Amino acid sequence: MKRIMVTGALGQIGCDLVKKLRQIYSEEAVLATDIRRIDNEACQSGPFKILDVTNSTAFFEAAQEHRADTIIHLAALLSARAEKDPALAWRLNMGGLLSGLETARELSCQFFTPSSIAAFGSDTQKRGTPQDTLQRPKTIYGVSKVAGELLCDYYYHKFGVDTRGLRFPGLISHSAPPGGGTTDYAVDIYREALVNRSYTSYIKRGTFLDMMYMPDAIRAIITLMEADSSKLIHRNAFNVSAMSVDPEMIAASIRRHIPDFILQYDVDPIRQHIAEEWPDSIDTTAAREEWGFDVQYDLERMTDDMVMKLMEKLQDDKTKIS
Ligand code: VAH
Repeated sequence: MKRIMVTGALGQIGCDLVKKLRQIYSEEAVLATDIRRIDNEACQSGPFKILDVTNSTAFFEAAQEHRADTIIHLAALLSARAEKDPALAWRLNMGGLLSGLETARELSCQFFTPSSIAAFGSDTQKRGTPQDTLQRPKTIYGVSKVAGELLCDYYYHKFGVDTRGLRFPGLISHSAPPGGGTTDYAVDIYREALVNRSYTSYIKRGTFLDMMYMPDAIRAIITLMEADSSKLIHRNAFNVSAMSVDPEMIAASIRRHIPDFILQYDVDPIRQHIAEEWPDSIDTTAAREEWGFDVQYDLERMTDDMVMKLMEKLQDDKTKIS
């Protein structure tokens, strides 16, 4: 990777990834793109361009102008929002992906796009979900992720495009607000704990989901993209996860910092149904063996960092307000 173009750069992964990539490869080497511009670091600390990823000509021209050798394609509609407008989700998730893969083929770019644990459905083994197993998701987001994995593998086998992907679990971060996912509760709970000392979860207690702290997700993307291609048996996409937790476990971890934190429930049937489609815990052996995947944050270390970083942000906001 030398000259990188990122789509969906203002999203939950994009915000942190663009910052890290610019630290490693230089600000000028990383073009951030998104469907809108907002005043934040991804837009201000280096090249930024507004891009509708479903416009294949614009996608190609942006990559060509940047002299990109790597495309990291993050623009997509996440699970809960996708269920509200399946046709839009398909157009964006698959139309944008095809634009990106065609651009990568024509410009000989390396290509990354995330898949998700959502690529598994309720018929799949829920604990220790294997790397290679049944994938029959019943959400449009999951269907687009399975189709995306197959399309990326096709572009590798048919055209030799160096495509690579990760099946991400729920990702937890303090930088960007989550955007329409089912696992967003695991992000909101921290901020609400600090501001209100309570949180009402839309996901039921005892609903276990794979999760990962964003620094580990960013490191996994960069490690995979820099891995020796000849060592990869799998490509699209690798199971990765750091922990399997339910709302009660996160609450107990938060109470090490906020002893009187109260967790309540008001279950959202739509997002609860989506969550119950997904594995409880996935097996990450292939990623560990083929390119050295590992994690640095477990639940307790993640909570310590989330609480510290969010307290700093809230303090800054108070200073700005006062
Ligand atoms: C979502 N955060 O909730 C995403 C992710 C595994 C979940 O794909 O839709």
